[in-house]
Amino acid sequence: MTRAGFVAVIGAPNAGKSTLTNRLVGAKVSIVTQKVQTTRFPVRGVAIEGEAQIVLVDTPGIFQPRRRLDRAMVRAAWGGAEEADAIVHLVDAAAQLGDSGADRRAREDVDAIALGLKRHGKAAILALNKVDAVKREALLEVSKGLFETGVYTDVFMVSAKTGSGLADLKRTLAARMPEAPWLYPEDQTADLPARLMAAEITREKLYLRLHEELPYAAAVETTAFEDRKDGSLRLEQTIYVQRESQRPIVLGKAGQTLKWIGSKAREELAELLGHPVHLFLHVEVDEHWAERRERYAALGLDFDA
Ligand SMILES: Nc1nc2c(ncn2[C@@H]2O[C@H](COP(=O)(O)OP(=O)(O)OP(=O)(O)O)[C@@H](O)[C@H]2O)c(=O)[nH]1
Ligand SMILES: [Mg+2]
Repeated sequence: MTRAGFVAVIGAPNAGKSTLTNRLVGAKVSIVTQKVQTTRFPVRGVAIEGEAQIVLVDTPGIFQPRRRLDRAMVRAAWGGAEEADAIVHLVDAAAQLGDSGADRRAREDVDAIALGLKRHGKAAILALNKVDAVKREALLEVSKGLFETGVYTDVFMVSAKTGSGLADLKRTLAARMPEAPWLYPEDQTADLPARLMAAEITREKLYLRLHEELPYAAAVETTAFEDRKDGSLRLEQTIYVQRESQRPIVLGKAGQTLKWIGSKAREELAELLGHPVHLFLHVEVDEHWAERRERYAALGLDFDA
């Protein structure tokens, strides 16, 4: 008898949702950076625990949206939760205890998510993340406060980074999956099309390198993806920035920054795809990238959210 189902991982931006997803899957399926709002659309990763196949749905952070892209991302995150067999609300425990502006915003987002769960009539598993970065005693207070909202069935203390507490969480998720045949072949861990995954990997390197200088609306698209006769792959990608003044930032002195981004992305892509990769990056300015309907469709996002 097998089990299979979907687990939505929701939470405020930067809670560690993508890190957790990757760790539970045991492979990198979703990109991770220190920048908030890294994940822009739901990304699936397939984990196996005994007889259960757990399809994790890593979602964009849920926060107070202002722009069109924000709204589409938040809508997609709640959509992931609505369709899931189980929901993990991942909370950055360190942010619950800190008092920077970002910590305060994160707390507001967490409270709003708890309210949203209540409104949707959804029970969720509360997972306090980043326990490696906080004192044990303080955690109890945090978990008590959140548990009192009444929307959580259980609490787990985890570190997506070190793996602490994850075995327990994974067993619990497996037990909550409905009896069903598996949804993916047993050796499949991800289901993003290669072109999209390739664009995500480059976006990750772009953010890792320029997280302070670049506005969050920078984007990457794969424009060409060809198999070559010698067994290698040839990819072309465009990095979109919003202003002319951002182009030199991405290029760097004598093109060094773009070169670094390209070589990091290429290395990871070659590893992932199992073929040598030739990667050509272009930088384009498109002030209205986040206002174009076709971009949203390509990411599976709702332009009119
Ligand atoms: N110390 C610590 N850092 C963590 C842990 N989990 C994630 N991080 C860090 O937190 C940052 C954000 O991680 P992500 O996994 O991208 O977070 P996310 O929730 O997917 O973020 P968005 O996609 O932007 O909503 C990264 O710098 C991670 O390395 C953890 O358990 N401990
Ligand atoms: Mg993410």
